[in-house]
Amino acid sequence: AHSSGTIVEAAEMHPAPNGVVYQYGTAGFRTKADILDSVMTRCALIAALRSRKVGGQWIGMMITASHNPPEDNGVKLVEAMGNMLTEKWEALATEMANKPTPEAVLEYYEEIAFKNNIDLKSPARVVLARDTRASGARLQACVIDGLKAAGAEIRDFGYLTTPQLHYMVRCLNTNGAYGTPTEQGYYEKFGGAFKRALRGKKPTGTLTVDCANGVGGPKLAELIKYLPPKSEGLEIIIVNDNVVKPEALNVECGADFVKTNQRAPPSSGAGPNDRCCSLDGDADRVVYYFKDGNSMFHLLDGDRIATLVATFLGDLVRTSGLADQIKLGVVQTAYANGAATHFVKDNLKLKVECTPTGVKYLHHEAEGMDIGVYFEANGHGTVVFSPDTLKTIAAYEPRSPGQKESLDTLKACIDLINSAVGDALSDALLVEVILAHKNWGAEEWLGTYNDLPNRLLKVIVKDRNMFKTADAERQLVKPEGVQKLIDAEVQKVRQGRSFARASGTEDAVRVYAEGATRAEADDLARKVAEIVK
Ligand code: NG1
Ligand code: ZN
Repeated sequence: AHSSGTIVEAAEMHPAPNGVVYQYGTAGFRTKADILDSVMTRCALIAALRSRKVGGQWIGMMITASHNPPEDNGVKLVEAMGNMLTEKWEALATEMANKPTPEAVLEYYEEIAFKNNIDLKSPARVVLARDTRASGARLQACVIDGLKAAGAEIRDFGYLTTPQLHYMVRCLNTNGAYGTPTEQGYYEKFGGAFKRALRGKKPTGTLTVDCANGVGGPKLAELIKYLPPKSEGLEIIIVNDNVVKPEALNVECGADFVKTNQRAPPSSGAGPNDRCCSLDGDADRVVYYFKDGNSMFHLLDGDRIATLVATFLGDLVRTSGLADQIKLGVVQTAYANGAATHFVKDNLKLKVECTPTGVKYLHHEAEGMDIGVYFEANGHGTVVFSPDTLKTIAAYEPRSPGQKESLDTLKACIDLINSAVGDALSDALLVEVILAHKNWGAEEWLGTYNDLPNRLLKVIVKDRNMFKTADAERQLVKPEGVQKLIDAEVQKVRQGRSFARASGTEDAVRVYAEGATRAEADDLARKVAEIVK
């Protein structure tokens, strides 16, 4: 039943705190969990409206704050094909979250329906899941109150990784073409594809996976049951999988810790040259790393994954005999290491596009390519295949056993990749397949090129909204004159590159700098930070 009374009642049950302004940002709504109840209920109303707008297809709601501290939480909406919420509806969600009263919530609900030609009696379907945060159960109840008030059909998957939820949404809306919308369906799809893609090759050594004490831990443990036994396949060692202690989430572990601090989690028991990776709290990011014989730490971040994947897929396309028909491209942000950009352009001879920060921009750009490989340096990314490319590959008749071998591997890789969204588990399995085919460990992978030393600084400024950028955030157009000062400093540094932009997730300006040496990169970052301060 969805009488208008119940919308008001639901909003009354979870009143908005005074004086808080919410924003649906690059990662949805995300803040301290104790001020999110009203946002959850209202976001559920938006999800129900969105589902009705797209003809009653399933819309996803993921309750998570990813790599943020345990006391945070958040919510993101997922579109019918498993991608991120369209920008226009982000604005509607923001406005709904900030309505002052339950009556204003109802009024806005009806206004959205009216302006978008939405029949409020038509079916709405919403599928939800959450990570392992302590606040998740309470916030989920707030979501359900909103969904019930809006008369939506609900599928609740309990605990899932963010990419698993994206997978469920896509499966539910595509009649099984992408996979079966169950957890088992997810494991069977990706586990099966891993086995087919390996083609009997055995990865060298072991893989130690730091699960950030988040939902990725139990889900990886489940996935392992669907992988080849370790005698034939990969031996995975799981660490930091304590989800019983929610206050341990992302603390001194996880992908963000490793990327930011450029060191392994203290809890990692891995030995010299052992291949390791870290997931984040909702398992949509992954970074690799290892310590060499001299205990020196080496990071293999999203840029490295992108170059490895682009190299391998490019080779498969060529050796299948498809190079004339299918072109690969790589999408990065300005945070990609200059050496990675250089490697893709000059060694792989592939097109590289740069977009603003935020996965939705990268994903969108990659969708314009035949095969688009995109990763943020922090380890969030995937590969997307255009519908035409998938058709070409499906219809292609190989002309030799060698071509067939490559084509079969390529097809298995397509199944192994969660194209809906960056998926740490799927990404890690893909990396393992590639390393196994090349008979490489992490050292050989690291050896493909040398990263330029770089530094990322956070600068607290009076008003970060003063900072306006152009050219995919690589140039500051405002405040006026600042870019000139940055350019002057960059000029002085060998292989210098630097830019400053307002963070979309924190109240700060981020400064990135790279240079030929560690000292030059650090110095340049410091000087640019002085300029923007
Ligand atoms: P902001 O705060 O806008 O720099 C950060 C990350 C992004 C992205 C978002 C969402 C960096 C430099 N920025 O954005 O890559 O992942 O968070 O989580 O890592
Ligand atoms: Zn995440």
